[in-house]
Amino acid sequence: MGKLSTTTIKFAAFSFLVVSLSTAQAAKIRKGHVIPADKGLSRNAIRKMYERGKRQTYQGKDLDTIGMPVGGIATGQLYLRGDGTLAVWQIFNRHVFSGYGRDNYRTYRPDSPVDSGFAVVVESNGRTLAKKLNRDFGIVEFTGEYPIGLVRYKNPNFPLQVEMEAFSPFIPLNAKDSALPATLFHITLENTSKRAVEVGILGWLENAVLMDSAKSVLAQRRSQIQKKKNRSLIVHTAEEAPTHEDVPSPRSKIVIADFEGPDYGDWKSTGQAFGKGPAHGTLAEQNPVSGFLGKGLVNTYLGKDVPHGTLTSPPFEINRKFINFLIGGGNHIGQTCINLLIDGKVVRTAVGKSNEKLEWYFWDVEELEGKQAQIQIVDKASGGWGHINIDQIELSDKPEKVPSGPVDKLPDYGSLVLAFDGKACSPSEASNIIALAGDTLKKKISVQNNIAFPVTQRRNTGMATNTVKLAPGAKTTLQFVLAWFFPNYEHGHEYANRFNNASEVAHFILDNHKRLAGETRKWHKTFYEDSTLPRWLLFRLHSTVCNLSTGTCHWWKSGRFWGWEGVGCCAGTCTHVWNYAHALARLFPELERSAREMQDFGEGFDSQSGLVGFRSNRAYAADGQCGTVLKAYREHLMSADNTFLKRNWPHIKKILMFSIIRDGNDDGLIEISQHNTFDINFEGANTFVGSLYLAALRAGEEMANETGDKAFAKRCRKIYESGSRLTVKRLWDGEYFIQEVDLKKYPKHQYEKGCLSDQLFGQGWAHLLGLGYIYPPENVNKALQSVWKYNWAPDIGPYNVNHKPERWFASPGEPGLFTCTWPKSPYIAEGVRYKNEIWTGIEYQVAGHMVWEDMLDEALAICYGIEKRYHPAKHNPFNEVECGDHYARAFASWGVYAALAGYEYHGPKGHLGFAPAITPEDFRAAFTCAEGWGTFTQKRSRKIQREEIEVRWGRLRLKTLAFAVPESFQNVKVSVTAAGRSVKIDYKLNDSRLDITIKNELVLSEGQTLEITINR
Ligand SMILES: [Ca+2]
Ligand SMILES: [Ca+2]
Ligand SMILES: [Ca+2]
Repeated sequence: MGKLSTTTIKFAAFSFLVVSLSTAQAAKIRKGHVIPADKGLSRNAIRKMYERGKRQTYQGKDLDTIGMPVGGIATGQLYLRGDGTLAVWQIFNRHVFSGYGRDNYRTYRPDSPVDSGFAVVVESNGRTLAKKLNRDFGIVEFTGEYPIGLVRYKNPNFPLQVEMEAFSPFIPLNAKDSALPATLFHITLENTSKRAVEVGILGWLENAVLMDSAKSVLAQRRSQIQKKKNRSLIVHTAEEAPTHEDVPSPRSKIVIADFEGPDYGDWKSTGQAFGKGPAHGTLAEQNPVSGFLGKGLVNTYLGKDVPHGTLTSPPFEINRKFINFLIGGGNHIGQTCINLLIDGKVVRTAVGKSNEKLEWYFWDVEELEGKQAQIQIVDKASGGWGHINIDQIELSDKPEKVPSGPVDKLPDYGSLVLAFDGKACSPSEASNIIALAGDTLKKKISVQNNIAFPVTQRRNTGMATNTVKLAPGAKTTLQFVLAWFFPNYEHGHEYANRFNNASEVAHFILDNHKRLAGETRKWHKTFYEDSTLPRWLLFRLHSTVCNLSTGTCHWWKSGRFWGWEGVGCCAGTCTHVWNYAHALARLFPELERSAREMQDFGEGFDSQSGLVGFRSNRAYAADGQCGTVLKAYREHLMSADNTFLKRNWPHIKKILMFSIIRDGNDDGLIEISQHNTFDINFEGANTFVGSLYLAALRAGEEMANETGDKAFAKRCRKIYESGSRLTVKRLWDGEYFIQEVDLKKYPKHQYEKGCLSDQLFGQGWAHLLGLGYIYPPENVNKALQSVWKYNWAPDIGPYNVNHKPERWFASPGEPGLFTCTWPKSPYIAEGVRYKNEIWTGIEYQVAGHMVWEDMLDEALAICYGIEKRYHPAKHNPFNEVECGDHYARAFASWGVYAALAGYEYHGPKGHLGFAPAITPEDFRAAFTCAEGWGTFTQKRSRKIQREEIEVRWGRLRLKTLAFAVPESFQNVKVSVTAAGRSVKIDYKLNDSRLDITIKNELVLSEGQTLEITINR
């Protein structure tokens, strides 16, 4: 089987290596290196990984962890839970920091702070029944595959079977229609009984506008039921509270506590954090505390952040409209907080702002007047900012702080809509239905068509659809749209350029429903249903794409795409973390181009030096700097023409020059300090940064040639050739590439003779960009074999016993690929940071590269390891964590996908090629290009190989093609047809690579197929 090798350099100069490879003495394995060389993969286990299989179905306990993002890309984060209920609701522009990993690699059910849902209603034999669509329905099954969530509900005692499909439109290459702040629901009701039934759906939604500001703003919420275009909409908004001119003169304040006494008086404390009495200002080793009144306050930095405790007031009567207090300290909800308790339940809560200074805060408690309450101050946090400062708690008729506002400028101001595509029944009928759906609903849901209420209150509005008659066995599908519009994000949202409120979003989706839903389903079908790849693998590799519709990704009003590393954590589309990410570039290339032009060549670019600040700042990361050149070339390849390259070449050249200057002597090795993604600096030559540098030089050479900058192309080539040669000469240890470093001078954070999983990062990139080998293939292959042998553990447990990770992203008993090990030299306890951790981004990076090197079993085993770790019995399969949820590095999975197809593409040149690495005799997979996407099919038999490129969306411009044929195909006869018509071509076969030139450029449009027949 041939690979599409585009290697233009001849490796004859390296022939001595064959000798050095074969004579390399396998050094003795270090005693503490307990990772087995034999991975215990049985034939049966390997066979199973290759099986096509079916889509996964989860039920029972497994449903609890599942949270599939179902909102539009870069519009917030809304989960569809395993039972079809919604959760997370991060659509209100609040900054959410999702934790460092030790917190988020845990088993939990995603929380739902906003109430919403659906219940099915059925009238049968004179009786009306209603049942909510949640895990209590009976048998509930989740079979969602991103972007389409799918949940089925059955119950032998209920006459209906229900199927709910939930998704936001997701159409590769159409970013705008994939970035709608909305979720579509198709609820199909099937009559499984023997008699005709009348069916309908009740939908309800809480008014959560001003979700977070509600506690500190004087406003009211408004909820309406509107009918328009034969649709029914629940519309939630908020507005300034009306000013009451008849407000009675305020009563005097009552101070509940000023913490001026020697002790806490009749307040009760538990734990160690509060000590015996109030603090007097700043505590030992604390930053200065200010803003409190008098001398005393509550300050739980006693013994620093580690201790916990609670401090609870005696009961008191709420007899004023507000409770005012001063608050500072940590910003951990539920962990460093002050709570108002009624009957022991938290009814109001507040946290600090990670600031030692105390500031006024208030709770509006008018609706609670007359109740007995307690104040409880809580410290349940031990990490950074794990303490709270409180002083001067007062009952008052006036809020002490000027309320935030104006209301329409608050970050969580906007609108929230639940739209039904049809007629809703009358409020009185809806009330009857709510009464049937159970007590809990009855109390909570209003059906009035226009109500206003204080923002401190939480209220739902419900709407019931008109009923439909269903004969036995018949089905009906009802459509709903949940839409949101919260434009006051710090940098604005792109969606606010196109819409003015959530109702407009809902109507847009329903007006274009056929196209938006149809094209989303078409992508799902093309990617999952029509492919020959194992279904579990498709699920895994595409599940990370969901990170686009989480808090990790933002699309600013200016048109700039911007990302965290993980949800809410580590800002600035970090060049070195996003170095691993390939999905966005291949699915929505315009968004990656915006990140290049508006960040890397824009705000993050230092025009003097060519430095690309790795967080859009002025800080240097060696890997991110080289990666930016690779990304620039990729973005050019994914463009329809060369305008992107032309426009940006001066910047790209300067960015590459920055690395060449760090190289210093044009020998192709960067030896001075190299800050990188391990949050440390490598010193001396190494192939982690080195391979990225050489690949960047090769990409630079290609781009320079395309722009006519021949002199620079030559220089890049020369430096690259030297670097490639010297790397093998100086860093090859016989089995893998090591680091050249003086540990006496740099004892910390180096890997020296260690085996780094990412040692060939740039080589993997080079394959993905069609740049071929940057090191001799023999060394590359051997090094990857060593990464597999030394770093991949079928059970990470034994190794982690003596080599503890900083953070756990895999548990004992689970498989994983270690960042770095020292199989043949002493373990460096102070070596490269994160050495003992497991990162899915690195695993995909390595697995993808293994596919290019024909190490398919190993590649699949690594991916299957991730699949196992993220089984819903333990973790949300859609949330691969690292430093934060939905970590961007995991977008590397698309590199595995591209490698499996042996995909090569150059948009401006109209070049497309495939060399399937898995089942090349019968292969089918989706592909994307600059302006269109479709499916590629290859069938191979002894005498004939056929290729089909079918465009299913957009268009595809082609001038040249390339395919791999078996070695037995020495002489071939090739014919090509486009949409059934014969196409004139030239072709040449070289070392199993068949290159085809189409004489007159071709443009295939949607529905057209290019067929290539290769006879030997
Ligand atoms: Ca005080
Ligand atoms: Ca603490
Ligand atoms: Ca150098």
